[in-house]
Amino acid sequence: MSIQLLINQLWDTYRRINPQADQIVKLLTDRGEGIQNDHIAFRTFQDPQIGIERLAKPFVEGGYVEGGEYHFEEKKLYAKHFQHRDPTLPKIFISELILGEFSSPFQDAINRLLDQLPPNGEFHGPLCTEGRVWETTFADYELLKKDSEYASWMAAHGFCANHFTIYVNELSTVSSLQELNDLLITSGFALNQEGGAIKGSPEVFLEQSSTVASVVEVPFSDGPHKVPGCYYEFARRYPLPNGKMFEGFVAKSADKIFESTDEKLQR
Ligand code: OOG
Ligand code: NI
Repeated sequence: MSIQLLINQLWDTYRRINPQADQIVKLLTDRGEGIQNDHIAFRTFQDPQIGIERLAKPFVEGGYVEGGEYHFEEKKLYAKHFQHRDPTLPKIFISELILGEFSSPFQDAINRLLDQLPPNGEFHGPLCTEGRVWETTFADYELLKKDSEYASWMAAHGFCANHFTIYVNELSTVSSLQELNDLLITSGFALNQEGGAIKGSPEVFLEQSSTVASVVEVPFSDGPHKVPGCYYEFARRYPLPNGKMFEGFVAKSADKIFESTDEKLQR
């Protein structure tokens, strides 16, 4: 499958489970904007069957190369980003939860998910259209959430794109991320204000903001429950002293962007 087709499929799933996506695209296209993606992000668990390398496979086969790695000690996460020589293709940011650093009841709950993966490496994510490839109880969701909201999000949603990110540099009707944030807030969207709405600065060559994930109804083995779903992100990049655009990510900012799916942000 071509990379563009894969991205289109990921977008279709993302917009279906995240009503903000179409609303924000419409808000901008009504102003005459075209939308370019800066990056798409996925979450996963550190495991040979579904870890970063496995999720990156379809992208690497399509010409993506590793661009950087990031550590999040407190959240027990590790991440890498991948980029393509075609600058119009979005970067891919994939993080994984370091399972070995959690308690055995926590790891047992994760194993109840992993045990449902198809045998012999037949897992096809993130090509799967629905994202989640396992059944889970709400009790396990709550158990995981106590130690890691990242883990409970994964249990509920799996391998759909966690967020798409609009590349703000390519917008013509807003001249700063602040202006875009103001437009979003005026239009009724809640932004993740953890550490301030704008994460990063021109000094680190990247500014980012994101919406608060919308709450969506998800099926659990014991019936549907409402849980935080996906969010939308906005990124403005700045050129490095050598004149080349900064293509990486900033761990200190990303740490707060992760919290866009935290329940504490729900109004
Ligand atoms: C990823 C959060 C980090 C960024 O652009 O720094 C991130 C996530 O929530 O899975 O996307
Ligand atoms: Ni992101």
